[in-house]
Amino acid sequence: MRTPSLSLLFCLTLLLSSYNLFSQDPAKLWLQYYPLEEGLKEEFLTYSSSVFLAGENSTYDVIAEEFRLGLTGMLNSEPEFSQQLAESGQIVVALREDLPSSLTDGLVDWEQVGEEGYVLKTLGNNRLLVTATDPNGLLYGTFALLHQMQLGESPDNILKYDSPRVNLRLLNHWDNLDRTVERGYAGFSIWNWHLLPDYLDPRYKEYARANASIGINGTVLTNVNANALILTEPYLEKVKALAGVFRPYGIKIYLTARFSAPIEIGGLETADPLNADVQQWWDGKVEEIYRHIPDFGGFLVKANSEGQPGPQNYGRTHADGANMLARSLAPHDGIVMWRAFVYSDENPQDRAMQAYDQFMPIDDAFAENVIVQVKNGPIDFQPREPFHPMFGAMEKTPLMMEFQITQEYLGFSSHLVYLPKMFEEVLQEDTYQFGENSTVARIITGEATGQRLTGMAGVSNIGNEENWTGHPIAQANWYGYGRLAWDPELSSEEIAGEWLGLTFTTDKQFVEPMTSLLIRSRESVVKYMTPLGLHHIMGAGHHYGPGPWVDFLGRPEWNSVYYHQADQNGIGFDRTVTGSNALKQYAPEVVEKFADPATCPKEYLLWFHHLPWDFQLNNGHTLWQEMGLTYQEGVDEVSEMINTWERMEEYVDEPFFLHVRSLLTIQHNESIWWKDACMSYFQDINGLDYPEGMETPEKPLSYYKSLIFPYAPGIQPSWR
Ligand code: BDP
Repeated sequence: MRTPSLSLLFCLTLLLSSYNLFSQDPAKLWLQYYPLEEGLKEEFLTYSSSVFLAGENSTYDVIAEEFRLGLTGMLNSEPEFSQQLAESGQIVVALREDLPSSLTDGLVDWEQVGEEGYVLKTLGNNRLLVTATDPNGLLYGTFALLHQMQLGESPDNILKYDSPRVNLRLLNHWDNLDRTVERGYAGFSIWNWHLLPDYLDPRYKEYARANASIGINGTVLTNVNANALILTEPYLEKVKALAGVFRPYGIKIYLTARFSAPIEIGGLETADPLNADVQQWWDGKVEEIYRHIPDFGGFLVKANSEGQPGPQNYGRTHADGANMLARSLAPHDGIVMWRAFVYSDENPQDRAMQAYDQFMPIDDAFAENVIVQVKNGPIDFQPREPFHPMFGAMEKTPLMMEFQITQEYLGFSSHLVYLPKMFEEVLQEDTYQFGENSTVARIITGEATGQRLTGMAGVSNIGNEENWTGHPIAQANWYGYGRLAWDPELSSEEIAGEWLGLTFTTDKQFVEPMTSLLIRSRESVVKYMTPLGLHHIMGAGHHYGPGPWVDFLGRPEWNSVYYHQADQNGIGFDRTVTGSNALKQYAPEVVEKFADPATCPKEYLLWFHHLPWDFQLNNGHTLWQEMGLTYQEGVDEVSEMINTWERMEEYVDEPFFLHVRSLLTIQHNESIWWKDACMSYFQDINGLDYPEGMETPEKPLSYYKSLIFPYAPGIQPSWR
């Protein structure tokens, strides 16, 4: 950003009104609260001579603090808090039950206010009302009002009714007790277990605030590859301390439960879910947890998946395992989130089909307080996957969505990829399972299924780096995930505009090109990594960079060659009737969309079909040509992103600007690496000339194959 000379006061004033001359503090995320433009500031000042808070408790304290930060930042004026209703010029914040009767009558249509929802409303005499029926709603209303101000809404236009459409809006941390983070690319875990419970890092509060500001109401603190120690007394003391920090922000704590905990920390010989001693042990353990944390949310469980213990070790089903925990939790209103990410090393069946086949037969077997957590696609958080076939097919069991915000398969925290666009794509897909408009979004909200327990989980991209997410722009993925958990039908473009406006400026010259950059970034990464439906061809173990040649890992479905099946004649995974027939797990309308390679959308071609290299696409290209040209397009689009970003310099604080620019350079180099490594590998297999229009690889295939990254971040040390 340009620094105006001090002597040019006039210019400074001008600049202040045209640019937002504030210094973005990456640690403050989207809660920058930079000064409003003068006219708007004056207007809002007439509405905020004081802030009336109708009660005194920890929620109202949090709200007061937020108004202090927000109004001081945006209006340059610290608000006065008052216990008295004023005739004019006041922000009135009150729960429905605390609302003074003069303000209740006919003013609010309470029918429109759902659980955790809120109302913002302009009253006469320059007053603004924030109200709700429960504390979380009041908190969310406060943030919504401050966000509307920051986004340039004028005070007399403020009128908003909004309620979350999903009950459980959670982050999942894959954080280990030693502070490493599985698939974490933003430093170490923010949970300092060693110093808890006595030292409460101020970041815990900032974390809770940021989450509350986007409506997140729960967090799973620990890795799904769980450590039973978290359930022991000393750790529960630490968890209790965190719960104390999060409670006023409406955030509940959940923990991952290691299925074999009764053996590991309970001294039992078995963890069989049908064994009475095991059930009793969990009953006791759960009671102990609730003695520490009376509002504990429940357990998240990864069982019989990738070596984790589970009920199948005892010949029992997933439902037997989940229900045992659910029975212990039910008296305390706790829930079990049981993951459907399962595949077996003994089962030769297409990995994409295994979860559906294991869960469908037990659709009616789960207890009421169990919800099954399903990844967005049937393989594993790939840059693009079709939606998971369990969505819509499981009619009786509540299903929650699991998205991955951390970019395990999307370039770590060095690539700029705006994930809400990808999340939106999945949410908007029609499953055709419940009549008209059976989108994944409406299955997640329960509107299509009638389920009352609903949820969304996002695998967190947060670490202890100053800017929380490693890539400064990856903050948008945390923000956008939260917004979609609140309302899965929001548009990713709208969310981009909000995030840009809250973080930088609402100036169109910035917001429009940057929205377009964010939206397009999602497709670019698919193009330069896994175009045309390719998947899981990344480096072994750490998943960093290209590795289409990987064929040496212990289990077939851990190897790239399993997924692309390339040989001299062709490439792709046949999931139609002539192959694994994974397609049959979808509704007939979906089958029809994908079954015929001539009409299958090209984005999914090699996901569902094995095709000859000279297969003709509708645009006249052969498959091989299209592959090369798409890789090239991906690379070129990253160059365009760099050009756009260069034009944004005047709107962005210098360190932030330079940080993103360096990362874009890394992304550009890595996009070329992806193109060159994958194309030279496939070329080595098919012997064809490189397609015209694609820049030929810079180095021989042997070079790309020789690269190793033993210290790539995010991988468990034991897996190196
Ligand atoms: C895979 C990750 C692995 C996770 C697993 C899971 O590579 O680290 O443990 O997902 O979701 O994508 O359980």
